[in-house]
Parts: sequence; C-alpha cells; structure tokens
Amino acid sequence: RHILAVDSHTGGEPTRIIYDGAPALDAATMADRLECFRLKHDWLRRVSVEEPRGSDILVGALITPPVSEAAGCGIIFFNNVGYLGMCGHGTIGLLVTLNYLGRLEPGSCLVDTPVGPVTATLHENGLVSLDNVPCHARQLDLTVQVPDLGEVCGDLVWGGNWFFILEMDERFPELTVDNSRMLTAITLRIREALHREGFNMVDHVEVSGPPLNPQNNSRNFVLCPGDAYDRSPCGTGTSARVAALVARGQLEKDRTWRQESITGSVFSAEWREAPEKYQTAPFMSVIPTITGSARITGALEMIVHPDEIDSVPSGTTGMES
Ligand code: PYC
Repeated sequence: RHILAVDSHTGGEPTRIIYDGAPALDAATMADRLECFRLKHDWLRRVSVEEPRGSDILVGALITPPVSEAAGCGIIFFNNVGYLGMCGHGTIGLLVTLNYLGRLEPGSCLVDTPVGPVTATLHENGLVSLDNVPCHARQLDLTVQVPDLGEVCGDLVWGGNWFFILEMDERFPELTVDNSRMLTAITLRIREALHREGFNMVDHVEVSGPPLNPQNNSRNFVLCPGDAYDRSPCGTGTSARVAALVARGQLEKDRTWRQESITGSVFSAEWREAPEKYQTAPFMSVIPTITGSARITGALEMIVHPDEIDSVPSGTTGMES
C-alpha cells in the first residue's frame, strides 16, 4: 500500500499529514470517523508515526472529506499512543501543507475536527491563525498529592484536549530543553497522581514559568499523552492557558498573550467570548485565536507491507471527558 504524506514542523513540533492512499472512514461525523479509524484502521496510525518511519514526538494527521457544509476538509490527529481531539500546532501545519499541495491560497477555511469545527486562516505573510473550539476551565486550584513532590495545585482546563496547568515553583528545574528529562519525570508523576484521583481525562500536563524572552508573557513545558514533550508552545495548551487566565480574570479581551515554548518558539493568542450555547458554568467559555508559523520539512511516500496491516485497535482516544 502506498500512502502519501507531507511533513512539517510548527515551532519545532513535527506533523505528518496523510493526504492520499488511506482507507475511507465510513461515518457521518468526525467523532464517528475517529472511532472507525481507531477500530478498523489503527495500523495506519502505527505505520505513520511509530518507528521505523516516525518517532515518539511525531503527531500524525489524516485529511478527510468535510462533514459540515461550509468546511473545506476534515482532520483527525493522532500520536504514538492514540488519537487527539484537536491539535493546534498540527492545524497550523495543515494549512501550510494544503498550500504546499496547491489546495489552499491565503484566506480562511473551516476545518472539521472530532471535537468540533475550527476556522483557520493562512495569512499573506505565511503566518497561520486558528480560532479554536470553545475552551473553558472546569476546576481552578485543584490539588493532588504527588509522590516525592508533595501537594501540587493546578487548573483542570479544556483547550481542545484536557490539560492540568500549574505554575512552576522551587521544586521544578528551569524550563529548558536541558532539563526536559527531569521535567518529563515530574509531569508524568503528576499525571499518574491525577489519574489515581479519578481525573482520567487529563492527558496533557502543562507547567508554566517566567519567559526567557521578556517580550513574551510566559514559557511552558507540555507533557503530551505519549510521554513526549511538545517542542512548540502547544496550540491546545495555549488555548487552555488562555481559558484559565480568563477564568481568573487575569487576561483582558483586547490583550495579546505571547506563549513561549520550552524551545523558545512562540504562539500569540487572543480570545473572544464563545456563543451562549457553549457557555458552561462556572467559568466562561472562550474562543482562543492562536497564531504561529510552520515550515514544510519533507514529502513522503510510505510503502506499507501487508504484514503491517491488521485491525488491532488502540486503547485510547484522548477524548474521554
Ligand atoms: O499544538 O495542540 C497542540 C498539540 C497537542 C499535542 C501536541 N501539540
């Protein structure tokens, strides 16, 4: 089987987008298509993001026909362990990929995802903005007991994926790539503690700290579901941070939030109130607009042997709420 894909990176975080050669997903909604992918065609996820063709840090994506009338396409994101509801860096990579393939000129398009449609815009200068799905804080100041660390306090927030977001303190090393192993070990323990306490939906843990570049507002380290860390500021993680700041009354509507990643790459973020039907008490639902840039790194024809194709489904969807 021959499968065509384009590779890109967004602020250091790679995306591999499959645009030809994949099986059709026979379902009417994006959430059902994700289930069909997971149950019947999980081999496609494995062959495209796992070794030997991929690595733990790679996010894959499959372009599908749209499900809503106004959308240009659908997209399903996945990684080394399962599937993602949404992916911000991947959506930025998607628009640059569509442009590379000659399928998109600068302008806006609606993209269907398993957690709802997002509007993405390719600007004339090459930057990409996306209006994410409605995001909200579910619980602020949630505390968990973490072995060898003690009590940790953070916010439980939906940003298109579920995040636990906490401020670093003296127990954390500086948020630098050199310290990524230690940061990974600590955030893994925090996620395990959250799961033990019943917060199983949390698959991303985001640690916030002061920026190294004073032009930015904050720096982050984001642990992803498959235990790799995001090299970009994480589009859904930045969205979740914005929703948490709004819930705390710490980010006014007309301010731009500049989120720096552990590698120093930056997404800027703005927000507006989500329509009434998306409001869930007690905290306001917001639509974050995330802006960043991506670069094409390669075009790939994957050649898949029949032995690699089976129907063992993956265990996680990353969307349990
Ligand atoms: O940018 O939303 C994101 C993301 C999620 C996981 C990796 N990147």
